[in-house]
Amino acid sequence: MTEEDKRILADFPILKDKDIVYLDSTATSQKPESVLKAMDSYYRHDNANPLRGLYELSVKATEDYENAREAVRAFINANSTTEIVFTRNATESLNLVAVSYAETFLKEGDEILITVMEHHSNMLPWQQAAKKTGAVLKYIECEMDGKITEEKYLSYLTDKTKIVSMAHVSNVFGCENEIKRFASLAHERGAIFIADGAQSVPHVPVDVKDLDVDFLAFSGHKMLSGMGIGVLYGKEKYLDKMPPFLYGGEMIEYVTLEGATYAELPHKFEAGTVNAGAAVGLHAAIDYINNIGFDVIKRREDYLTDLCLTKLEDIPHIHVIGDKNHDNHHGIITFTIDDVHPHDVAAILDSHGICVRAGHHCAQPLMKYLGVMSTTRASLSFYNTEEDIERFAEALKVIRREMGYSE
Ligand code: C6P
Repeated sequence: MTEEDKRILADFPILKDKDIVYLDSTATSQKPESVLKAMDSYYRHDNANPLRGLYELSVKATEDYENAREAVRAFINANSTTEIVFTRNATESLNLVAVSYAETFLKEGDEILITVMEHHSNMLPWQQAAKKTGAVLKYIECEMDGKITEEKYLSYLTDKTKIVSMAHVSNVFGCENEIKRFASLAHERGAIFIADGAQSVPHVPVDVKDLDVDFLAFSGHKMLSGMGIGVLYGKEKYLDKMPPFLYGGEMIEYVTLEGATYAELPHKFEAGTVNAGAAVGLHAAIDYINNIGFDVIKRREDYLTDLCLTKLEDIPHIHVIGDKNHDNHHGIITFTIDDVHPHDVAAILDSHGICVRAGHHCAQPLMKYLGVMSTTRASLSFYNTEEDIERFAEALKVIRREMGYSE
């Protein structure tokens, strides 16, 4: 274990205290001490219902919550905090756009364009929006390794396309889609572009101005923070025109028995009591990521991904899904083992103390498209080590024998 490994591991209590190899960071990341402390401190010292009370404690809670919003703004380089809406998670962020934007502005015959590799959270909201508006939902078919070429993308994009929504990084292939180029081509045809950043924002710098996406959705819990906080970035010109998504307390300006006027952005989209504790955790998570730096995060994740893929390629009967280029996996290694069900693979790995995910990874249509029932997925993060990969590879080598095969 390197000195850098030791320094990083010392920050993650769960990894220090348990003899496990955690390879399920795509589902949710582990949390560093600084994030745990920040959330604990918020509830111990600053807790009150933000945005409501006029007393000092509530004002402090409001400040903590709004400071978190500013931290998110700076992190993704948005123009203004009015463009940062706190939600529960990426799923809610995507639903917000589908309901509030698509259901308001789409009409029969308009087209919504997504891909076959989307997570259900970036698929089902569009299926619903299409049903409700009469719009047509079209799916871009990727190559078997996840690639979507510009030529392919253009073959689906028409003058009727009004919305394109796509994963920045796929949670199954780990590949990165060419969001910047695809957004620009969508804009040329008058469509808006939504990036699902659930698997990119934790791993690579994401600059919404550079990418020029109209909306970006992501989850705090996948980027070192607590559960229950997500982000929807949206260009003000769109958020401004969109009706509220949920109605109730805190999102209003003035209410009468006959109706209501709504709060300014972003509060118009944050109905009810907010998750200030998790927002504070997200702020601490952003500080942690900025402190360690994406250069270190990426160097470590790329190195470990390459090491892992190289080892897996040498083990008979294992088939990795996705790009042959190891650099296009973002820590995500999805695979099958001949004649062994992924649930058995995961259970055997668990008996070796290794945590991976097995199943369809909330991408059932993609599994069908690839012709597999389900797969096993190992997903790593910068807090993993060479020793983790070694232990994982050694355990994989014995799985078929544990299932009764001779080799
Ligand atoms: N994928 C996985 O194990 P939520 O659940 O709202 O935080 O994130 C939804 C989501 C949206 N888009 C992508 C690309 C995702 O990967 C996810 C979450 C996890 O793959 C949990 S199913």
